[in-house]
Amino acid sequence: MAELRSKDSAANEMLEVAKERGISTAFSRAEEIRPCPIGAQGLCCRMCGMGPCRLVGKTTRGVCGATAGTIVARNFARMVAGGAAAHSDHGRDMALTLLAVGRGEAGGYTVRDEAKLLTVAGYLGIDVRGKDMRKLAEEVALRCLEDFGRQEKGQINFLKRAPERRQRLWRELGIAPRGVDREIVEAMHRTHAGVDQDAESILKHSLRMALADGWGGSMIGTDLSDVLFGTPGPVNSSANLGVLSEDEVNLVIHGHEPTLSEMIVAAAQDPELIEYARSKGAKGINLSGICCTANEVLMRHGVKLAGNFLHQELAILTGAVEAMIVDVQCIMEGLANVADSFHTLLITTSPKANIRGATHVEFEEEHAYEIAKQLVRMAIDNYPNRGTTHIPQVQEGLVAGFSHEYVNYMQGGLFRASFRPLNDAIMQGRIRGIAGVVGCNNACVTQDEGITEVIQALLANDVLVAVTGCAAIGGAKYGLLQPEYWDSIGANLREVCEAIGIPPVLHVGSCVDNSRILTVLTQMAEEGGLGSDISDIPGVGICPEWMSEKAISIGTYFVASGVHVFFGVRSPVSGSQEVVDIMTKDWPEQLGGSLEFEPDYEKLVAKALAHIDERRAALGLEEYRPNRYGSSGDRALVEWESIPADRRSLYSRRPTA
Ligand code: SF4
Ligand code: MSK
Repeated sequence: MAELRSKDSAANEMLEVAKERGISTAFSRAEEIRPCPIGAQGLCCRMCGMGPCRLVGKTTRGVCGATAGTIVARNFARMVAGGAAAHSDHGRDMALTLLAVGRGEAGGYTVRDEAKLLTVAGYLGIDVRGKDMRKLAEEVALRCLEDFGRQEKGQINFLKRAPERRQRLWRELGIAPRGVDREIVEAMHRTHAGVDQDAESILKHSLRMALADGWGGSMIGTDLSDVLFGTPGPVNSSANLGVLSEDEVNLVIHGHEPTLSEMIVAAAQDPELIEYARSKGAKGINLSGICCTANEVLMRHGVKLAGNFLHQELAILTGAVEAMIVDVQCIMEGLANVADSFHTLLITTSPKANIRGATHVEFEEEHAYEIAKQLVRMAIDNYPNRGTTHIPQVQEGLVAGFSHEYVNYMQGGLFRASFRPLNDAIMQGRIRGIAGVVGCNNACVTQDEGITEVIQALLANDVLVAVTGCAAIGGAKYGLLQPEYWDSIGANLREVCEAIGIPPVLHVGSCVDNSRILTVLTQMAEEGGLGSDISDIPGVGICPEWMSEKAISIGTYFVASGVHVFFGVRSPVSGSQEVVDIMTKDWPEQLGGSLEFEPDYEKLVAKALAHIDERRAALGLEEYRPNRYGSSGDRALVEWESIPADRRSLYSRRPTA
């Protein structure tokens, strides 16, 4: 039943349209396709031509003798490799753009955030004295690019940004990554038939490779995007298909990299193009986005969100999209089929991503703005071809833009920016702990149900939530990213959010921007009072509706960094108890973080809260008590009974602790 496939009324409305018109979508295909139960558990090996070997029933080894442990671990490692490669290639592209800026070969790009460039240069140990921004941009880019190709000794540069204790641990365990490309290539080699045949060893390399993603490719992607396009600060916007316009040219950007989309944002505001749109009968140009390209331009410009991963086909089904412009990652091939039934132009732009049936306009950095204008013009030219439209009138407001820098600034201004208030609030139990809720939609489970249930349960339990990727968009569609989302959150947490002036759900960016969470966790560990390593902090990572290999890589680098991580949906490693034990018993001992798959959202939240409380206890912090505070400030510290009866009316809520 399509209706059960989404929690979102806008999605369900569009699925009715799809049904009436007989158009297939990811939702309907997920109904028709049952995932192979053997592959789903990680037990199908097709690493060589003697297979595929499916370990089922009495079959406990592949033709070559490979055990379930080896096969499941190899499949997992290859997922991490795919995810790490995607993030890191994105990071590499940002470094190449910055290099081109430094060399004066980058068309309209420039260094937008000079302060961030200086900071990043500092991380890299580059002497900034006497250098102009162009020279510095070149040096920073080259130093970042070294991290991809380093072959021998040494480690990726940004590992130095982790807490000292964590860095030591990585070296002791031998998982400090050398170079991004090297670790990914080595993973493919190790998992080739007849190479690494020990689950523990394969998974250890998965940790090493994932660290190269989180503290390498992704962190480079985030930091250099900030340098090139600006470090985000709070912005207002709105989310869901209702952001599409009935009387303007709708341009939807989708994918991950901000390079072209930044230029499209500028082109969509070009007075000449707006005038051109009017000449075609439209009132203007309306730009919105899907997935992480949307998150990138939301964070920096407040561009509206048409939806998350499972909304991509639904946006076209409205009949109101003149052009969907895509770059890389999470773009469904099914888009071309849906677009066939409407006037929508599906335009691919990356040399790495072609789709049959789409129009390809290749992006070139040197001519970025002209290409962006060409794309906008193509959308405008398509406006007169628009037929009947069906735009669900559903959208919610949101605030996004919470970079690490801004969260730091918020807690003390320029004068004394720090994480002290946040750490203190956790120590006192005003905030029970923190959680990153990240990742995708998955058509095999009800869209957004896990994302919203998990976020709401955490907030009700005084857990501060940071969101990224499609989980962020998922939350936004239900109003969870509104600063005034107060009524259903824990009273203790509310107090802190009111005092600092932050919403209880902080949108920190796209998938690569999970690296911002690593930076935040490091600063919290170094601020004092919450131990000295990320693994001491009462926090968890949760990916309720994962589907992408990138999500698996993200989860793995958080584990390697000391975070307990919970995934929903289903476990791709359940076929091997040996692998499950390594992830849930050995990794916590070695790294202080574990990887667990729990499809039941209620149980997942219970486990996450139990873990947060364990960490609080290990730090010797007071036991968390709901409503201990929360009647507006320290007044609630006073026992209710000790307040004279004639003064109790001064207190808005009775403390119940
Ligand atoms: Fe089968 Fe071994 Fe080949 Fe895998 S590597 S397909 S288990 S023979
Ligand atoms: S876009 S990786 S579906 S979060 Fe980053 Fe969304 Fe997952 Fe893609």
